[in-house]
Amino acid sequence: MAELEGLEFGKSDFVLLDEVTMEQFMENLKLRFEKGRIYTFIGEVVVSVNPYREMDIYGKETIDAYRGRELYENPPHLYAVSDAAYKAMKRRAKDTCIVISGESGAGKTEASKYIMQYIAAITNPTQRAEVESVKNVLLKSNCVLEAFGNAKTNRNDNSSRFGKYMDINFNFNGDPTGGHINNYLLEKSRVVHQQDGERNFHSFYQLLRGGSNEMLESFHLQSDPAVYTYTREGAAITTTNNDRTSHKAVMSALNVIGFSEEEINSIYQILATILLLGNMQFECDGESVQIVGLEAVNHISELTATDPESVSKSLLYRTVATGGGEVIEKGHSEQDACFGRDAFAKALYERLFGWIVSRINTVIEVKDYNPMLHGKNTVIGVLDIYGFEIFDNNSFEQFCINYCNEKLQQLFIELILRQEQGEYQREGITWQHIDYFNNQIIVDLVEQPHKGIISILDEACLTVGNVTDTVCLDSMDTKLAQHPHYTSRKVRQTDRKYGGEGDVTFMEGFLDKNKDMLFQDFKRLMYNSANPVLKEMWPDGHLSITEVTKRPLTAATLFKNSIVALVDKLACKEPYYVRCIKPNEMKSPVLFDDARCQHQVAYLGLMENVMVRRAGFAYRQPYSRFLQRYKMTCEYTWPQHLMASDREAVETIVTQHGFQDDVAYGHTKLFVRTPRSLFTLEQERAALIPILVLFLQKVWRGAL
Ligand code: AD9
Ligand code: MG
Repeated sequence: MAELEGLEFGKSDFVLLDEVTMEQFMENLKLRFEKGRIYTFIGEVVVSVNPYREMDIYGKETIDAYRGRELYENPPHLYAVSDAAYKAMKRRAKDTCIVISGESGAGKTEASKYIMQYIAAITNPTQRAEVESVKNVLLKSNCVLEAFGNAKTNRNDNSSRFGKYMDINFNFNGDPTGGHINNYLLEKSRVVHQQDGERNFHSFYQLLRGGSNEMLESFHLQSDPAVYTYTREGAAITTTNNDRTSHKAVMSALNVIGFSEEEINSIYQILATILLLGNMQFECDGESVQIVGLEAVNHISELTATDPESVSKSLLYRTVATGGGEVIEKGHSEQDACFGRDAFAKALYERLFGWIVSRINTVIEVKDYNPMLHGKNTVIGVLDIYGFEIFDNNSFEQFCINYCNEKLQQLFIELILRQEQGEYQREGITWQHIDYFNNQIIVDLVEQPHKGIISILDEACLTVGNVTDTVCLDSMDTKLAQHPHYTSRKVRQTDRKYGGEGDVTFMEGFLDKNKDMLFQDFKRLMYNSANPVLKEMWPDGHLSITEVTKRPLTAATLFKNSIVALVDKLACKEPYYVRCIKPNEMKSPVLFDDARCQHQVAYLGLMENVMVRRAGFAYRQPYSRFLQRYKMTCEYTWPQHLMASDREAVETIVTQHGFQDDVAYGHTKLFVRTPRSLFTLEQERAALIPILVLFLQKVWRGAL
């Protein structure tokens, strides 16, 4: 509970509020935001409000002030929680994770970058070259992933359109030895379609604006994004970022990470292919469908190292196996050809992104680590995943993103609220139960086998025949009508779930996105590319149509599986939380929109968090461990106590130091309400150690 700042800045820990009411919480949050204090603790949780302006609080001096310090010794900051996670990892060999949550534009990605910078700054004091190189790659990977995975949206000029979880591995010295990145559900529909005012992924504009003339020429591209359907649809071609400078930074980052020239060239050839595909049109001459203008086909074949006939064939026909096992080529309708083209463009981008991530992983993965030789390999995980999203038009992506947030909220409840209450009950500490909204019921609604929304969707996708979104929705309405948290899109409700004013609405295209169909012909085309980099991205292209019998898992099921795996990964680590709040919709550094902020505080469960924390105890330790550490501070326990139990000895220490009102005695542990009491003990212990050493030296020398 940091009380180190003056009161004019408000309370630096919400636990210190006079009364835990929403009113006081909001007053404090607002006051601190207005005074430029963007971070506030709730115990060990950091609440952050996006300042929407440069803050002079991330420099070397600040880093030095937080390095190795206890959480409550400094004002609240991302660095405090980063240091706590790092210390737990280093001193106690614990795997830890920092979970950053909040809605789109709340500041998660910025926070994750500051956290990584802090960890990079405090490690490897001896500047060992191999550790510096690992750190460099870890930091540079952000720049590349942002170029390919972020885009301008109406909420955020640099919105992450994928989820990212990065593990950083450490050796016994506490220096980074490597890492691993997991990416989650890239919003690939953006490649072919953007809402008004939004852009495609940054990478396209960076290539067009930043690529050299020779590069663009050899790719048959023009430099103006307005020329390409895929980059002009949202009609937002510029952002606050400079695409040209970013392109340079990305190229340099790719080099530093270790991408070869051939690989870098292939990456941009794929982007060019996608842009050319987007401008491709089809026409029907009454009998069959043709590509308008064959120049693009030649260019695409050149860029993808495939032959032009195969390119046009895969765009105009699909190979199907008949019931009798015969293989025939079926011509597309104009609509099918457009669908196929877009699906191909999306898949090209998705596979490119996945390949970039795994390529970075091969560079940063820990190699030759021998635990016998180097000690336990510990991990800090940093999770920066898309926050709750409610748009006017909500589609499959919002459904997945919001489901993911429900899962993370569930983990938060599990770890912070339920565990905390459970421990007090187990230890027999008097405790007033705190009610909180347990969103398990919503998670179940989405993911339960056979009965949940994902199962119903999958069932509709597997059904042969023309199951439309409407048919699927009707089936859902029938099956889930009784569920207290289910409302069809026809009836909007104002429940707190999904963090918005209403339910996430089913819209057109849900089933198609879940099926995520790509004709096998495209996969084969890419697999047969003479470019080994491209070929590597399409290993499944070697299957012939008769071999592709098994239905692939649907997009929702794949996503669910990946999120369940993520939650398992987080659950076995010691968690630290950063809860980000977006102060307003205007990206203004001075506007604090009370209603919007209060809404976020409510759905993030921050009030419940304060209540549990406040009713609870900041620190707890088994009696034996407490005694071991602090027995030297009390004449009745040093060097040995003669009392009936460790607990009695601990009571003696506590009473002698006068903080008996600040503790509770559990069955096996001592619970301390405020860290200040421990802090005093720590100081006393630190002062005694030199005296003790002197004393022992004299004893050894026989002077006493
Ligand atoms: V999304 O879910 O990926 O759409 P984020 O990641 O939560 O979202 P982001 O970190 O990208 O939001 O922050 C949005 C913008 O707010 C940034 O581009 C900055 O302009 C601004 N921001 C956020 N945090 C800070 C900060 N600590 N200092 C200054 C900030 N500006
Ligand atoms: Mg982000």
